[in-house]
Amino acid sequence: MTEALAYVGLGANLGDARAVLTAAYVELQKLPGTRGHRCSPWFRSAPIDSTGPDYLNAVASFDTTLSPQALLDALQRIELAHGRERPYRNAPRTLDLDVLLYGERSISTPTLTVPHPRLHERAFVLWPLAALAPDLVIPGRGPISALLPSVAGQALEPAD
Ligand code: A4P
Ligand code: MG
Repeated sequence: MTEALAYVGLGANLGDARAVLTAAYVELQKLPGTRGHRCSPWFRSAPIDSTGPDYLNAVASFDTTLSPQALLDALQRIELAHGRERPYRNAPRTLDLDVLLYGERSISTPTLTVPHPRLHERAFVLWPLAALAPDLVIPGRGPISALLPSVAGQALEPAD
């Protein structure tokens, strides 16, 4: 079975965000069909297009034989296990896990869009992603180093 390098965005802004992100990364490491996990440094930032307390964000990467949809399903199971509710779009959340990238694939199905449609305009995704993979090229968007200047106005601070 073919293996792809996946990048997953982790975010939380309700409850004990630090404990939730730690637990979520442990659960990602336990997912069957995944190996070689890495996690970026953590960053804190004000909500973008959202409300509530500051967010804690990170990006994890790993090789996986899970299909893109199977990976999304697994992420949603982890979100639910952490009490994620979806009262409305961009609502504050105990845990948000997004498929940012799946190898070099561009995917567009009713349930999954990859690369994540908003990743290129968000400092809280681009900075942790660049920390893990400074030479990354985002399909359809170009080198990550060329995208960072466009989010320079979004304040982000290290949370480690
Ligand atoms: N979906 C489609 N493509 C994907 C993908 N690549 N990854 C579908 C994950 N899900 C994807 O997502 C709704 C539906 O999108 C899913 O059922 C899936 O089939 P959701 O997680 O239930 O809803 P959401 O979180 O409101 O939407 P989304 O897309 O995760 O929101 P965003 O755009 O990621 O924004 N500010 C800061 N500072 N830090 C944050 O982490 N996060 C958001 C969420 C807003 N502002 C933030 C942060
Ligand atoms: Mg999400």
